[in-house]
Amino acid sequence: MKTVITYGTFDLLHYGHIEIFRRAKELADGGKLIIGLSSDEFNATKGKTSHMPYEKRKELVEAIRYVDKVIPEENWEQKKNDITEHDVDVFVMGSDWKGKFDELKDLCEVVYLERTPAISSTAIKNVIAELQAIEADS
Ligand code: C2G
Repeated sequence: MKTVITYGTFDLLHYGHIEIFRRAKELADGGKLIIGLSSDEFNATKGKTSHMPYEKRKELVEAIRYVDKVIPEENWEQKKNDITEHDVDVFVMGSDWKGKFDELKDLCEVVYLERTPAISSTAIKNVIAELQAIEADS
């Protein structure tokens, strides 16, 4: 039984997100999966604007059966406190972050999982924009 945590925006929730939740939950081995969900304000510092506001993204992520708890991610520095406060055993991120959080290795296991190919919130946003353009022209 382990407690696992992963962080992200999880905008326009898609199967790439579900896949990282599923695999992170497997690592919990019957324990808990906590999601650090980027606040809208924190996303602004990442230079990211999400299609859906925090409360909506939180509602969708909480609906995923692999997820046990959602906490707000408000800054880059909170991870060490979160790991200590929630007694986290494993920190998980997708492989696009490989190596970026290795400093957490002195607090818990750090695992980078392969990204799910061919799907991203950005790609979905582009499709939505194209559909809106088609609608506007019709
Ligand atoms: N992801 C994935 N496969 C995809 C898309 C995303 O495995 N096709 C993973 C990413 O690697 C990341 C997680 O899903 O681990 C969330 O992705 P984003 O919502 O884009 O999160 P990001 O903007 O990378 O923010 O402190 C960490 C940051 O909050 C991460």
